[in-house]
Amino acid sequence: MKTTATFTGNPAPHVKFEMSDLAINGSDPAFSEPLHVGRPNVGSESQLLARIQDAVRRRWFSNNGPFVQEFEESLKARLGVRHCIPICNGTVALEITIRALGLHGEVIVPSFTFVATAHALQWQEITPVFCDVSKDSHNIDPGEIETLITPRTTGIIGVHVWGRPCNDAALLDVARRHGLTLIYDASHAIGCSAAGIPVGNLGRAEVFSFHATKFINSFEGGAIATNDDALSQKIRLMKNFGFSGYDNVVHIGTNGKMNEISAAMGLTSLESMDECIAANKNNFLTYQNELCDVPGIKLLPYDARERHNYQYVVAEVDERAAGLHRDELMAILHSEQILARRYFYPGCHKMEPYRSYFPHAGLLLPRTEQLVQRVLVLPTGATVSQDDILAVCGIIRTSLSHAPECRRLLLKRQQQYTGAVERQA
Ligand code: T4K
Repeated sequence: MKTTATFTGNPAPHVKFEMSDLAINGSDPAFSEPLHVGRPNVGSESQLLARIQDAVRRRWFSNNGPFVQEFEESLKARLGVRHCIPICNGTVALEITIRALGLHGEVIVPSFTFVATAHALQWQEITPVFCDVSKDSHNIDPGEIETLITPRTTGIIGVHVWGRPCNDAALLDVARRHGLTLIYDASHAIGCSAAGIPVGNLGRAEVFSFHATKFINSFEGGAIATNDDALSQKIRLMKNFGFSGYDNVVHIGTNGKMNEISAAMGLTSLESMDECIAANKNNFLTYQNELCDVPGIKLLPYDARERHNYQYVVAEVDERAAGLHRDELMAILHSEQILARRYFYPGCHKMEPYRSYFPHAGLLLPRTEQLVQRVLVLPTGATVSQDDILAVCGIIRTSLSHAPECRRLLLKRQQQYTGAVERQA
């Protein structure tokens, strides 16, 4: 059901837009409200409200309440993992996992990820050493890791970018040969599998994010999945200030607890998981069908042998073949209220403090550097309709088939804007 954006035209398969229809050419935007990359998946609103009412009536809001326990049981059953400990957000879940496993010194991570992966290390004065990614998977390239290992290296964090799992066998092999701890940032990958194994069961531990924009959301939230009983015990202590009883603190700890309202949302969202996967898959297939013959646009495919949540529709824009740079196409889409995003631009190595610490890191990251110039994430999710997608694709096709004209219009708009700013100054 579409609740956020209203396409204002009359779509049919392969919707045709004329140049005169485009907002950069003076027309009204195609959408009357912003079309977002991923709105929260809520599930049953009445079930959510009933749960919130239960929590309010129960007067039990935090500290391992009944909804948090139920959420943990549901996650464990869904993933087939021994432990899946709910945490207040994915970043704190990463920090706790890193600390519980005693990582220190240097840890190898991709730069092509959300900055939280690197920050979770640096926050604890562990140096993230940025590794390049594979061109086709967008995931950390196992073949690049060995050259980055030093006597200070203690671990590897693989990130299952877009929910497409890392090459676990190859990463495990490098980790074993060098005595390194392997964990995964699985923020995007709930409901996905790697070689048939549900994500959640790989490495020493895997971390999920249940942020509002994630496939399963708990407003803010995350979880740490592991099959290691001793590690799970340590994590349970660490997320609750190290308390092992009412007044018995036995470990260093922090506040990583999930609250009951978040767990109520998480449970409700989890219950709608299969429906959301079906909607996302349908959206992805429509995009694929509409864009497969557009020169310069490549949609990142999903491996049909694995399970996916299809949460992200990721296009790569090759400027030479498309006629427009990714940023130009994004500007055209934004002017139509289609808020496509260039995740994870400009790469963690170009963000502070890493940019200052390692000013030349990009020299070792050629594929990351290329990717951050090309990736464009398109709107999807249960609130994006088939008509919306046909319109988005129609606008992309028209823009690219009139690339020189679009470029001129964008330039003119930029000059008018600069002129207006200068006149105001
Ligand atoms: N590791 C990885 C690989 C991650 O991707 C993330 C989070 C983490 C670790 C850390 O996990 P958490 O600590 O966050 O649990 C978003 C999220 O803020 C961030 O959680 C996420 N990654 C990242 C990939 O995406 P932005 O900059 O895209 O957020 P924002 O506010 O621009 O929202 C994105 C779209 O969603 C917009 O079009 C608006 C829409 N939206 C957003 C919110 C918050 C809604 O419709 N409703 C909402 O409530 O970062």
